[in-house]
Amino acid sequence: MSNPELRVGLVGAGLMGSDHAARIHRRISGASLIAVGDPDLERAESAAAGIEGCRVETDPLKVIEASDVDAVVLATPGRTHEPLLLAAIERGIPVLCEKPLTPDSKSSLRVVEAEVAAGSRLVQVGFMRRFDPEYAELKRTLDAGELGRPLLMHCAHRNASAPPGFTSQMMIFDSVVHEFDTTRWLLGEEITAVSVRHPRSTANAPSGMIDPQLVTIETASGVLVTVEIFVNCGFGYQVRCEAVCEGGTAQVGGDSGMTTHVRGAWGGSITPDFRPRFQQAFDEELQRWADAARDGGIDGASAWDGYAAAAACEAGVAAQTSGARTTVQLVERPGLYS
Ligand code: ISE
Repeated sequence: MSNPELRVGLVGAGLMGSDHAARIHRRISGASLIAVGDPDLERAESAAAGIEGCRVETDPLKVIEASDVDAVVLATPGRTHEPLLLAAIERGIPVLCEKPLTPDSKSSLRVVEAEVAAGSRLVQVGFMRRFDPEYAELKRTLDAGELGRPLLMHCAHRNASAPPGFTSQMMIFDSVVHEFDTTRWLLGEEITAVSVRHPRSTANAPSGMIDPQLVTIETASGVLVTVEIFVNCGFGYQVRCEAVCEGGTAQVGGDSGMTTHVRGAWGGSITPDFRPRFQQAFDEELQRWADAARDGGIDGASAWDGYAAAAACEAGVAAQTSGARTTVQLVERPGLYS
């Protein structure tokens, strides 16, 4: 590594941001958190509390532009990302950007174009499932061709309950965005079309919300992927994926861990939300990002991946509204991402 210690600036001290602050401080080696920026001073102070030498700012740009900040973790809402990402690219420093890259494909493309103009990949999108041990094993198995050609994938993405203000559209661009990314990553190809159907809604959903929904994803080589997205399933957090290939199937996300046998019943527990379920993935993601950032680069989903996911989300939301199969529009992939 060229630099002994990566000096990280965190922008956004909400749920994910404060989680990452604690992670960098306690579990990541070769990196230290030196600044936290959030317009809400109290939140910034609470994320920085107990981290020696970590200062706080209310202007996020001050963190990105500080000469002692080597790399940035960006965990503000997606609609604020574009100018912050462009500022980091301008400074030539690596950024780990929580998903989404930006809220729509046009603004995501502007980030891609800025990177292309700068000539290096600096932006990594926080698609953490790529670092989950089970998903990584599925990827290795598919890549090795052990099961033959993939034909279908069946995914289920269930949240115990949706946060207040969560909408039917957000189920596509905030939740299914993960399946758009895992589909592209696992299969190594682009998504060409998206369709959305739905059964009657659960009585547990707020009025007007369509929950669950069934999303069908088509890929360039002809694989079909079904995604059940159910954000008020009530019983816990569950993310599953089964790949059906010519020579066999492989499934991840089956409940594992300790089982008990008590009072005439057997069973185990279900994680309540995505943070405990994907904790190992987040740790691995941050560690590998910090290792790559010390050399000025990234190690994970690129700005192109963020743009392609945004384009798939747009098609998904359009398909949800129209009820029609909707094709995904992508520009030609720049050489920087080949
Ligand atoms: C949330 O934003 C996430 O990223 C979680 O991983 C996902 O399961 C959830 O549905 C999203 O709202």
